[in-house]
Amino acid sequence: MRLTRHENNPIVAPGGAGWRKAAAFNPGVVQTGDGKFYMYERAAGSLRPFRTSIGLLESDDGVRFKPVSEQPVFTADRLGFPDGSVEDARVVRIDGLYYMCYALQPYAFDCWPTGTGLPAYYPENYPQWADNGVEPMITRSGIAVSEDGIRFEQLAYTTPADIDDRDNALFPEKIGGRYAILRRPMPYVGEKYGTDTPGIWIGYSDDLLAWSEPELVAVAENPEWEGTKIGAAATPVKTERGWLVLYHGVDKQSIYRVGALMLDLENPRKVIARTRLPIMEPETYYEKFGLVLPNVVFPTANLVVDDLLYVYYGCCDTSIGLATVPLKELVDYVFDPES
Ligand code: BMA
Repeated sequence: MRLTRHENNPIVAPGGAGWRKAAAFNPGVVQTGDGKFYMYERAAGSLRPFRTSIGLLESDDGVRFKPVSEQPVFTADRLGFPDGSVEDARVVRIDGLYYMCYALQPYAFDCWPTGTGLPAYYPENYPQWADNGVEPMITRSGIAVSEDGIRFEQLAYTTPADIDDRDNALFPEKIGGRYAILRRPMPYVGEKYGTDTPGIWIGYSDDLLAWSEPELVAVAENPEWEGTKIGAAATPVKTERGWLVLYHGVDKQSIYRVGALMLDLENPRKVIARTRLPIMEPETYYEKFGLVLPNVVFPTANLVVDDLLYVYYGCCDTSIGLATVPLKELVDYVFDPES
């Protein structure tokens, strides 16, 4: 199985406005009502502090993107945290409205790249963490909503304030009359939770505001490349054979790769097929070397365009890549790797 990297890769790089000078990565992408593509990049103006906000770019072909506005369209300030970061927007249109699942880190921190693995973040340099009794680097997730894809309003938090829970992705339609969301509650490990490593969980809601306790969907099965943790990549894609869910797997060296699984259409808690080998891993220079950490392919958006799955992904928390694969080929492969 090979996804084809676009020849223009990385299709989006940092630069220009101050708030996106250092990094632009992990984008949400949707098609608007009139067929345009909106991309919601996670952008940083510096590494110290490493504060990220969500910027909007647009494109007619899904490949060549240009910035829409001089300012970010969503910031942590809008949630009451002026020094915080909003991250990894996974955006989906449901009944004509744009829903952005975002991750929030409430206070500032620094990013000191190590060149080999995870950077050092030093949140202890920022007394707000301690003053507010929040564990450094804890991430809460929520949903913001917009009518035009440009002006977003906070809708709800999907996870509690006191646990680390990111990689939230809404399903693009109700299932059995309820909204559904994939999550990755970090502390849900141990005997009580039925998994030794953080995995992918699912929650339900009648109104997008109140969410049920999540139920476990999938955990790491292939220690060599996903042994540390896994998390949903992007909005699940509805196919005739089930919900296609791309996910990232992290190994012991903090290398980020991509896997795929299929969930039952009516009961998306049930995994009906899954890849054993990654479908994508860091190969090119922009996937191996970046400003923040090396060896990261981190998809956060997937769209079906003319039978092709367009996979948009963050490269080393620095830039944005695009890779494509015929949707049917990928689904057949997930069910039968020999196909
Ligand atoms: C994850 C998240 C992502 C990031 C990735 C690689 O835990 O923080 O936003 O892209 O790590 O650093």
